Amino acid sequence: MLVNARRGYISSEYGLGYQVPLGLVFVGGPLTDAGFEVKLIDADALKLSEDELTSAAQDFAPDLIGISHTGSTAAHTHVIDTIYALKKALPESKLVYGGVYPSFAFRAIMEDVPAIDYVVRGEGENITLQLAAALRDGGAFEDIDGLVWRHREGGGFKVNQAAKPLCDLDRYRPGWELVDWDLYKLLGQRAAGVQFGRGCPNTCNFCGQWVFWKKYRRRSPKNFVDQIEHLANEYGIEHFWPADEHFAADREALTEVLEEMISRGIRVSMSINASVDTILRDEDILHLYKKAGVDFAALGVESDNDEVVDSFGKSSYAMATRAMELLRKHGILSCANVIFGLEDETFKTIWRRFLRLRRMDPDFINATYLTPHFWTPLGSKVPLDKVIEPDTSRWGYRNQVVATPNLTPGQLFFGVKATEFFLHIRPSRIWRAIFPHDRVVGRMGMNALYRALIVWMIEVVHDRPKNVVRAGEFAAHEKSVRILFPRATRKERR
Ligand code: B12
Repeated sequence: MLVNARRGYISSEYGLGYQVPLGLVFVGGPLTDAGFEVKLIDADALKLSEDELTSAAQDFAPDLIGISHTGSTAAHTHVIDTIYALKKALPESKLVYGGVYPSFAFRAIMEDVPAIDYVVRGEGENITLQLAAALRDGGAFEDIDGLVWRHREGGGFKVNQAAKPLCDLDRYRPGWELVDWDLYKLLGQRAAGVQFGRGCPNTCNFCGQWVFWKKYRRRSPKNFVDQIEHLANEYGIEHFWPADEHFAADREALTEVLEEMISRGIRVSMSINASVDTILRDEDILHLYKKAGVDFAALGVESDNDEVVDSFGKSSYAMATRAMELLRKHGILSCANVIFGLEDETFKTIWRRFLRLRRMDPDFINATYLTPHFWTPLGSKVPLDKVIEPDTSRWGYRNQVVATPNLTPGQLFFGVKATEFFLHIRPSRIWRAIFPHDRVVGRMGMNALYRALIVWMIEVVHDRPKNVVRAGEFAAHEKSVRILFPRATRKERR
């Protein structure tokens, strides 16, 4: 049984909506194909109470329970509560925890949570398959690369060597049939996550995803488009969000995907993550993006300050501005992802960013805060005495966690919220919402704007920095320190 734990992020509840827990779907497909009986329960989207979940689990009586949550670090304590409830209800079932956060914090997790029998580090498909087979056939856990396993009930554990990245992704079929598709909508359309590539050619120091996936690889264009066609025809999916860090990383393969979508006449919408330089690179094929259904693109702009983006090799402000212009020209809604806290913020830096973003003119901005996950190069260097957010459930990029010397958390919050609000209601933006490039983009844009404003209001009322500590006091919060900064040995991390 595969379980997505109940977490209820503001973004899921009021923003983009609950989305398919794709990691579990990817793990479930190969298990099903190998002959195991698999059930997927999304306790988050179904808003199940612990009792409801445990009674559903008791009905199914699984031998192995796999659990995770896409929102990873900030969902961790919720996942652990669910794990204890499941283990109490089903003491005989083995329990495996996977996903981004446990892939790095496995040692502390195994020490702290005796209810967990196994942790899977990294990509789950092959490792879980081997684990299930070993449990069924009495095989040896020592031989399963990427597995952390308990060799004594509730006690000691062993850490096997890391697994190699999966190269032939086409071999692993996502278990689409496990999903209750009525649960998932994005911007008002039935939605599915799909994945073309894993990893990212960029190595930004604040991001951990290139560390997690290790190297960039992808499915074949045909396999990817087959999946989209299957989901559209079989389950009526209208909107796809490739779960890629960087959907446009490989131009040749991307062009094949776009041309294949167009030649098969698949009429769907897509929201992609890409980078500024690839949009500039693809100026000559952006019409294909649009024709194939790309209606929304989020670009990692990160900062308007060229010195800051230079330090991790990203594109300049002028390039980002040009990329937004190109997207606009082709009728693709744009979103600029920006990070507050990459430089020592003052009201002046915030005001400057606001003015420059206004000139850049994206349709949306996603304002996030620098979040120092310990496995990222930047996160590993942030000293504990600069951390001010001991509530681990707020480590999801939407709350400040690192002190800014020149602004209090309240002041920074005010600056970020004002930036978001005034950028989203600026006249050129409203004008485009009323007179959109085309009908599809008009509907999606209005829906997204409405949701952005609802999330904004809820965050202003309920998500202000309330219980932050003073810089230097974080270390006293032992449990949080352990969750947020556990250290695996260097060898294991490799
Ligand atoms: C698309 C996406 C979204 C979408 C949809 C997410 C969803 N399904 O609900 C939206 C925009 C809504 C979103 C929202 C959020 N997201 Co997001 N998102 C992504 C993104 C780009 C893809 C997620 C995905 O499906 N990946 C593909 C699957 C296959 O990968 P996977 O989940 O890691 O699963 C593999 C392994 O981890 C493992 N595995 C996973 N689960 C399990 C379980 C078991 C039992 C086992 C054995 C193995 C296993 O096997 C899987 C297959 O190999 C990732 C980055 C990325 N590329 O992964 C960020 C990412 C997951 N998001 C992140 C965050 C923080 C959030 C938010 C909390 C932001 C916010 N404050 O609102 C919310 C949480 C919403 C939610 N309900 O989860 C962070 C998590 C960071 C962290 N370490 O904590 C990530 C990693 C981005 C980043 N750069 O850091 N997100």
